[in-house]
Amino acid sequence: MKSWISRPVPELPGSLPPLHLFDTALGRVVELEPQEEQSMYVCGITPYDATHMGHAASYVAFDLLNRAWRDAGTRVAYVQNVTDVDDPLLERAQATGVDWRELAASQIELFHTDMDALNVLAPDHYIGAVEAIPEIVPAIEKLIADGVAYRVPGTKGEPDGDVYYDVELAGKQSSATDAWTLGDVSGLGESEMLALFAERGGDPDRPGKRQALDPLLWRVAREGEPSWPGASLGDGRPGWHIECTVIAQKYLPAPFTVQGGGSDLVFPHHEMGAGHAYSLSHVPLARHYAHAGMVGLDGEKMSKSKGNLVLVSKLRAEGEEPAAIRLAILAHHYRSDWSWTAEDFAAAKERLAVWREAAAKAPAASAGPLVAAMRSELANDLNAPGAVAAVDHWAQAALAAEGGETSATDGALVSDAVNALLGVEL
Ligand code: 5CA
Ligand code: ZN
Repeated sequence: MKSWISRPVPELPGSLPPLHLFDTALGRVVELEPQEEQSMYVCGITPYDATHMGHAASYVAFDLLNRAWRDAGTRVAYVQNVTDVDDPLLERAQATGVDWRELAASQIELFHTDMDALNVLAPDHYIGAVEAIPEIVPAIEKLIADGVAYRVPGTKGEPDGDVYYDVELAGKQSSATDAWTLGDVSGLGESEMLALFAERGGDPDRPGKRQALDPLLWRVAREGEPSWPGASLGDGRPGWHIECTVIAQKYLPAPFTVQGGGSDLVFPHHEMGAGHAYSLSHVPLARHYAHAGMVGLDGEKMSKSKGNLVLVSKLRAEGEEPAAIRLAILAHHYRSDWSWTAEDFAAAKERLAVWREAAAKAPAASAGPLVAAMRSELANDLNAPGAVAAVDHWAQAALAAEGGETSATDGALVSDAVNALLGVEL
């Protein structure tokens, strides 16, 4: 599927020190092993509604990682999916009387415009679940052949043949130290898993399943639902976790460096994806799992179902500058949960104006130390608020040094660094 087009990233002299990142599975900050090419898979949108600030913040978080790697002189292989067929999309299409394909296409288009406006670098491969079905089907067939997936017989109201992943058997498949067992990614206990599984698209009570936590791999065709040829599986459509697994395994090395998304994807999505991948290849899916915090509105979780959304496209339509939206996001550490407020947005707009004014009055020899300070903050688990504070500090000094020697070269380097590292165009 077509992606959006990245804006150019200025090259800076020098490079970022070794990058440290919080790994969800390990529960601590780790130093990322240097590689010639780093690789990441960031879960994409389910395109049934417009991009809200929570989505935007999660893509900006991984954009910081992408930019940090590039600044460290590393190539980056970046893959993102789009869940272009799934229950919420079909339900919304049905409720609004729109064809589900048209709904998806329009929201994907809007998402691309938002990402472009926010100066988020585009993935190298942007892959729809639907276009990946020809690869997903043989992967599920392999899991069945290997005994870690099974068909569930039909019951009242449900047809025969939905395929599920056996989490318990899969966990016993291998005793290798890098083998996956349930809980490796999330570190959750069973009761927490059960609660989240039900909340986040799972079906713990489906009769015929071996374990309540077994996730769906293939949903056979139902009247009124779209379906695709499934070879020995019969017509149907894939479950959610196997889509991301198969797409990541096709386009990235195994293991790739970072699997990313919002913290609501830790369980079951990234937990199950890690399991599927290990069952398919006997190699871990990713070396590290990283997650962005949840964004709310005035203290409540922002979600499509609650309807309390701050939409990037709506702010843009109101004439707000995307660079200010991005700066408002960057005032929060990517791992913290935070709320969008009008006051914080006003502060971000003011900050952007101050930075611009200061860049025009940059004191001579002031840019080098600022770039070093920004890099050291970003190398420390992508501490954007720390980098923002460093620029604030520099800007205050620049504006206070009325009458001192200014330097256009320093001003240009600061603008380039704010753009290259933070993605904010001055
Ligand atoms: N299509 C799946 C991933 S394969 C999905 O979760 N789509 S989504 O549209 O619901 O979310 C897209 C990304 O935004 C995910 O990484 C999700 O974790 C993140 N996200 C969703 N809501 C929020 C929120 N309120 N705050 C922060 N991130 C969020
Ligand atoms: Zn995903």
